[in-house]
Amino acid sequence: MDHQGVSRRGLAAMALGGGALGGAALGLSGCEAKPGTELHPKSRQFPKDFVWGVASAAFQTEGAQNVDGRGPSVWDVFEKKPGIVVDGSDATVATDSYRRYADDVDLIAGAGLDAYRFSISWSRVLPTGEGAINPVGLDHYSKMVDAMLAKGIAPYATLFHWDLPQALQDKGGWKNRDTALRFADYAHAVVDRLGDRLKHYIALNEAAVHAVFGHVLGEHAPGLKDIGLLGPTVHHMNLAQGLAMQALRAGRGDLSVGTTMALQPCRPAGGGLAFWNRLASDGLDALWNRAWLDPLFKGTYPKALEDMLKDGVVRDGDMAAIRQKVDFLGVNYYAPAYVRLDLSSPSKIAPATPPKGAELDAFGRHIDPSGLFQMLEIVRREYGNPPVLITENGCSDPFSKGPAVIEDGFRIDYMRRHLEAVLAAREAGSPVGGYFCWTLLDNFEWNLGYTSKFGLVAHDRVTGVRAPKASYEWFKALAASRALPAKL
Ligand code: GCO
Repeated sequence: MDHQGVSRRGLAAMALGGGALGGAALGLSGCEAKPGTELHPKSRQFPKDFVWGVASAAFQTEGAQNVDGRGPSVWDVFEKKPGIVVDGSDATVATDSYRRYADDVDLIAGAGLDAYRFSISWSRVLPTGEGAINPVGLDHYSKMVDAMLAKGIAPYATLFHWDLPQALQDKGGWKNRDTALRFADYAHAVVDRLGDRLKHYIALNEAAVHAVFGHVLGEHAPGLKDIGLLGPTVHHMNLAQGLAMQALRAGRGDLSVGTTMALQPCRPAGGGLAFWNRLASDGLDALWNRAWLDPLFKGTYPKALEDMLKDGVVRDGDMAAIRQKVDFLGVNYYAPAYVRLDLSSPSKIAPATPPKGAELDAFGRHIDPSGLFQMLEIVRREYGNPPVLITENGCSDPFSKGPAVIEDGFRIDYMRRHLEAVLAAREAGSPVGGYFCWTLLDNFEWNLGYTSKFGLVAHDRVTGVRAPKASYEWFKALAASRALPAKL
């Protein structure tokens, strides 16, 4: 792992294909301008109805991969390939949350939180992604939902957090238009069984990450490196989202339906090449942010993506199906992306290092709450100011195979500063209605295995002991007072 920016979210050598961007080949540097990162809201008080929660994902927590009729997902297959997961681990047990969900719910209730964002595993509900429903899979989520409701916790379910049923991948995965239709069937199966109690739905989690890291860079499941897949994958995921939202709403009229995006400001590396780097950062912005925001809120794709989407990928009626009114937009935010022009890459886009002197997280990303404010302002000004939930934000320990840091003041500081950005965005007019910390328990961080720990609670994988960290207590006090404390 290169801590200087070539990490999953640092956007390792992108290959968008095409060569729409051009320019002179010169030496490239990191960003030089050091933008201000702090926000200074007038008030530190959140309203009474602001939703405080934690977020997780099925594959990262459940374990129990072969239990109760669950079919394999693309991540089951990918994680077992040699050399993929840095510590050689896998998610066969993870935090054991399939079995221990009641313990998870107790921890959430113990912190006095309002909501739990979890994801449903498609291949527990439909082991091959389509056809016969596995009722035992749905029983599990039904019990989980009941356990939350019994403790006054509102369940927020993500329907797709990157774990496509392997059987659908074998037929072509997101390259196939049919996968979008199967996703809508799956959404229907979920709402049919759980919709009487489960009211909040997030259709997709960070489709950009799955599309780019899973299909172009090969660092995530399904591990493909084929730039030709990008256009169909982007479009079919957008279509799946629109069709699933329709299926949910056809199932019941009393739901709150949204979707979650990984929004990152894309900033050009500075210096003499800033002009050319700007072309690259605009290119990344089109793919990373606007390829998802534009279709949902405007029913169009950015012009920069037109080439990628030709050859009949987009059919009549698709854009109307994708353009849905959402009850909320889920925003996941960790860091901005710095970008430079790279003539040796097919896309001409490459990651740049953060500005000199910038404070970095464990991934080498710039810790910059102003980036969250910036994205919320873009959503407010350019996308019709929809209700927003921060569906993920949080901070990893320094990468290590050792135990978690229990006195995690750095995590408290990270959350505090990002919550200042949320308050400032609200003051500017953005209707942000909630904040979900990523994540409750240290869990399986994809190809970083268990070396990256984001939890408010440590999980000892040998003993199964769950130990709250300082940040858990801090978050608990915040959810109770709803007033953001000043710096420690
Ligand atoms: C994501 C995912 C989570 C990650 C988290 C920490 O945003 O990538 O939703 O699965 O674990 O973001 O990197």
